[in-house]
Amino acid sequence: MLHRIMALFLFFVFLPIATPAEPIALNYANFPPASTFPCVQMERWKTEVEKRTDGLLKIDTFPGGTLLGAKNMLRGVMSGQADIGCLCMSYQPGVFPMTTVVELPVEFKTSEQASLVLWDLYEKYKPQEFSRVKVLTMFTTAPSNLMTKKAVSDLKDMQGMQIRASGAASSILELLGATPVSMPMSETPEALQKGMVKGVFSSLEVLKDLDFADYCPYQTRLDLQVYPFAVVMNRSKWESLPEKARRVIDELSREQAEWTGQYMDRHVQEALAYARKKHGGQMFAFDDSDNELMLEKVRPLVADWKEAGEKRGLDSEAILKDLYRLRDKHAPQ
Ligand code: DTR
Repeated sequence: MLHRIMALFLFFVFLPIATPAEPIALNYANFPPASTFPCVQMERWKTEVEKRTDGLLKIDTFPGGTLLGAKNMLRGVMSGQADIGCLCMSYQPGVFPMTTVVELPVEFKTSEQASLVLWDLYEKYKPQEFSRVKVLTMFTTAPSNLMTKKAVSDLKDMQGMQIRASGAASSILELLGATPVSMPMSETPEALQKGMVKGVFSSLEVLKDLDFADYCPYQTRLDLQVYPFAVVMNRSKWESLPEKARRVIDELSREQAEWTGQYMDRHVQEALAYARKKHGGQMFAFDDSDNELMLEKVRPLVADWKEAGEKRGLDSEAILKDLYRLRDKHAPQ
């Protein structure tokens, strides 16, 4: 009898140790379709985090706006509707005064370059605009170019053309004489289909991922500007995580920015090859004099950003200096 009681006692005492702990489940919201690069990087992050925490964390991903949409991402993460969310700073003008400095037309060449610049700027300045959430990583698109229904081979061709963009990209189009139509990427396929816009100003991987090659057989290389993204987490959820999980996530931040940039740059090439093969598309570039004129036309945006930043209490001059320094430091060889 005594033996049996002892055995039962030992069984109950050691049971909790023998059973593996339930993983901590976190949900991760994203706004565009699963095929697009913000969601591809989300799946990569999930795989790495689950592996590197030895299953301590389980990440449930929600692409396509199924948990939160493009414009309520920050609010939704702050209120705890989602634990993690991926947002594009350009979609909410004025909300991210500092990190939108990378939207300026400073001629980034690649997404890897611009993503590392954005991350390094964030790390250095830790701007107020993200103080209510935990930032997990940041990255940018590849430089924006035109995808159009009709060929645009010089500045003249784009005058008055209705082209979809968002944030600073809309101001760029306006300065170049086009008619910008602002909307998040998630609404763009319908706008193209219905003919509400005659083209898109964005990075070219969407030729494949959203099959824009189907509507826009022509592309024009402008390489003017990139769109910044951030992945943010609810602060109290972050603080509730075990130390090991937080360490793994923090160690992944910069690596994830770099990985996403490299993926994006590779994928733009694949999308261009796809557009050529499937739709026989054609790529244009402006001649030297139009190129110069274009850069001259968009230059005032830098001074505008500087002034707006100062009004919001930013050290705009120092930030711009760092922007140029980091752009050159991370320039592709
Ligand atoms: N260029 C921005 C951001 C962007 C580029 N590719 C994708 C794909 C899915 C969502 C957003 C983006 C834009 O045009 O909205």
